[in-house]
Amino acid sequence: SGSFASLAEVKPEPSPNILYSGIFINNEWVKSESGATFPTINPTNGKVIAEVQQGGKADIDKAVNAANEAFRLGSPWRTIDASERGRLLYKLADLIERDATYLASLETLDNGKPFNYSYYLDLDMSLKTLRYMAGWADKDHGKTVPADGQFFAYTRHEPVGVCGQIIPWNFPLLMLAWKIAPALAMGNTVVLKPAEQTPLTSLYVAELSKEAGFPPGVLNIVPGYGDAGAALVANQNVDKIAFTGSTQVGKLIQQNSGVGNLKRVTLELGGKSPNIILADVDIEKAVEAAHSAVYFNQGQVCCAGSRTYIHESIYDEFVDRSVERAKKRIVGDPFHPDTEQGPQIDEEQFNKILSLIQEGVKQGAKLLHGGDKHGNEGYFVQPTVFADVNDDHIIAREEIFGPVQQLMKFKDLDEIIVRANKTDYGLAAAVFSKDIDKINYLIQGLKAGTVWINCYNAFAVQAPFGGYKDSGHGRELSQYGLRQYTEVKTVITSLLQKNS
Ligand code: TXE
Repeated sequence: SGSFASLAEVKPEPSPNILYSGIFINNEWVKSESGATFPTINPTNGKVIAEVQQGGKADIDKAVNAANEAFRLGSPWRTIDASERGRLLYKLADLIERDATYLASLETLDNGKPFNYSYYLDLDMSLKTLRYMAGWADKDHGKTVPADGQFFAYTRHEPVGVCGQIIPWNFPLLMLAWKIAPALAMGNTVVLKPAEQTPLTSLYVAELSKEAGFPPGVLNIVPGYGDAGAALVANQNVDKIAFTGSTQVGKLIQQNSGVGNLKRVTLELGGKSPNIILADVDIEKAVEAAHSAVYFNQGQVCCAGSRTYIHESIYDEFVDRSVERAKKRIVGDPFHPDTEQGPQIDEEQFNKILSLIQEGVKQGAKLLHGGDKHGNEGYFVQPTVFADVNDDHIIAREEIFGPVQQLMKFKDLDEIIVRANKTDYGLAAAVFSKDIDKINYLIQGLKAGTVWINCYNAFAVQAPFGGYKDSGHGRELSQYGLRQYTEVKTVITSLLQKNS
């Protein structure tokens, strides 16, 4: 998935030093107003990595004031050239690349994902995102408009203002890059709250942003729990909220963003994405693709291919081969180069996954492999395969967010369109086939923000990503991603005489 890095081959640092654990406001490290801290845990063994300053309402309000001041008319940030904003983002990317081994190691320590993924995927894609958006800084512009009457009309693309950004723990660094890159490229200021499970890489990038030369108050990072996120949503000086996380919290955010000031809101939420395998596929390749579609990143992916629909004519063979593949999956130490699967993020997610697996068994789905914890330490879950899953089973409807594959059977195209769309989510879908007519028919029928054909989890910074229905709204990445971070101002000037 993704395109692999230009990054050189390296060895991880299994015990990276924890250099920053504070709250970053106005380019300075401060302690929480309440004096509270919270532990960030290593999911590989359940031990505390570090105590981090716990931001709450008072800290969020302080950060928002800093961001507001940095956005003041005439401020250094408002008066620099757009190209200079791009240059600062390029500089930040260069500093992240300089420290890529350290940052990927820190990500693996805090999140549990295998180092090879942290480095070659998360780091690489973060760099590409920052550089792609840096390029847009001086290229996104308004229009001159042929308005009726004795007028001259044009549009300005202006920054929205202070952006509150709340991110999850499954791709901590990458989600930070997806959020801050377009916001800063378009000239906004930011208060970002990382997930409580994974604050460390965000905090390190905060320091790098200072080194890159961003003016004080432009990027503020406040670690903390959901109450800190809620304080950001409630703050009347925040102009926009961008959120990635659960649908449940996303709905709350959308409601609360409308209380007081009407904040702009973009949401990237959960999914239960169908992966449709037609009869004509190369089974070996399709099995491998369906395997990584669901197990990638320990299954903690919003667009995971968590409903695999297989044509009935190849179903039995597909099931057997999927089980064989799952048996071979290498689970263990995320710093070992051969490891494919590390631990789940925390005890809560671990318990949620195990209880959904039990629900699956109880409701009559056929458990063919796994189904339990892996090992005795940390939050590892066995790669799990269910066959004969019914669309009404809980495991076919709820986002499990773990290494659990649901294999289902289908007969014809119209049936599969209805079944694939019978979900509140609409983030992604995939089709594997060589039959272009069937593929085109399915593309048009599937209600999803992304449709992959003969691939899965393929991302490009140039292509938009986002959801239909309860998977959220707004698009990230690409030129579409800029729209979420600009207001369009129409300027109409009276003319004495208009000529063509
Ligand atoms: O999500 P939350 P959780 C899904 C996945 C997972 C489930 C729960 O199914 O099992 O959500 O995960 C902040 N106001 N996804 O509990 O709570 C929180 O501090 C403002 C899919 O981790 O949504 C964190 O920074 N903010 C998803 C962020 O929201 C609040 C990725 C996400 O946490 C808040 C993660 C509140 N009231 C989970 N409450 C994806 N789309 O990729 C919490 N937060």
